Amino acid sequence: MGHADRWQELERVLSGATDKPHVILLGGHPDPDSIGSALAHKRLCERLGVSATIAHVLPISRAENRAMVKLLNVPMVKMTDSDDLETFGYLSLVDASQSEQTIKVPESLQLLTVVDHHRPAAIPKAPFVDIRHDVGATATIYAEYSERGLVPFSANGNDDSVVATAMFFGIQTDTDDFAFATPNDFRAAAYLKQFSDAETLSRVGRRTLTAEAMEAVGSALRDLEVVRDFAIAGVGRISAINRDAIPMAADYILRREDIDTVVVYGIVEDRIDGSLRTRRASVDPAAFMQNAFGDDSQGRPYGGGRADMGGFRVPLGMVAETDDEETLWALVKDIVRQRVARVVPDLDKSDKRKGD
Ligand SMILES: [Mn+2]
Repeated sequence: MGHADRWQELERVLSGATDKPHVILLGGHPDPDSIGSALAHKRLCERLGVSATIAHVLPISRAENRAMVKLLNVPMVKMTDSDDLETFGYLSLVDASQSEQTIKVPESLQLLTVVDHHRPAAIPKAPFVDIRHDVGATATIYAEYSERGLVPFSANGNDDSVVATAMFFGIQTDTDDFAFATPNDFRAAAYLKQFSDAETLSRVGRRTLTAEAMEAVGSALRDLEVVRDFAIAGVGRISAINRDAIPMAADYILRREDIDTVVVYGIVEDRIDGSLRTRRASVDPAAFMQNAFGDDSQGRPYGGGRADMGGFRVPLGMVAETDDEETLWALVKDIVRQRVARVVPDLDKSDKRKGD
């Protein structure tokens, strides 16, 4: 329905913005889908005569994603403050519909394109917006543009193999190894596979864990609290670089047969960082997050989600400055449990609660 000619519009918008350099700013911690989509977007820009830089603010947190960037030699620049963005005229977002909130986007930087598969808090205003929910990955949308006619991939085209390999891996990881892939994802993967490098794909796909991430999964299991089919677990403090151990622990706990929804949280730098995973159709992660954590003072939700997963980030403010880690963690635990109990009332009565 109406997607067939989107590529022509994207071509028109990109071709009409050749006067200033573009930046593709990745939101959150870059993952294979955002990296693959950024490479796809950069490739389109370059073939249409536009220079584009892939940038990120937060570190690449999973060991396997760092391996992917290294193996594919992905050109990415780490931005530390908004001055770094001053040299660019146009902003493109891939796999996100809001620009990364930990960096201030200069007024002079114009949002040009948004391509994403997540449910947006608000529909972004930009000359080109393509947000779809019938795909499991943003890379699927970019593959479709090329398959339909926008700079099609070719077997001997420059770095086409690197880009196709990254995009394929993005679809693979975002769909949980195709378990949650839609017909569109399979179609895109089939298209990209012919241009991908099988050897690189198999090396990139090898999942590795850092010691700290494995330790965090252990902490989550020790802390696990189960209320009927709901589970909650804290991992304590975790370094920003291993932040993805939190969703990783949530994925792992969800494998337990009697649990269908899980929240795992920890302290990352100066904030509470948490992930929700669910198998139950009646649980809407976005609504769960909204009901539990609400909005910040600027009306932005602390959490969000899509069909089967969600996350939240709550800044600790000055409280984070304490040297008393033990008290801080007890406080964080108490806050998260109280908030989650708004949605899972029985959590309030469960025995693990301090002082019961
Ligand atoms: Mn994605």
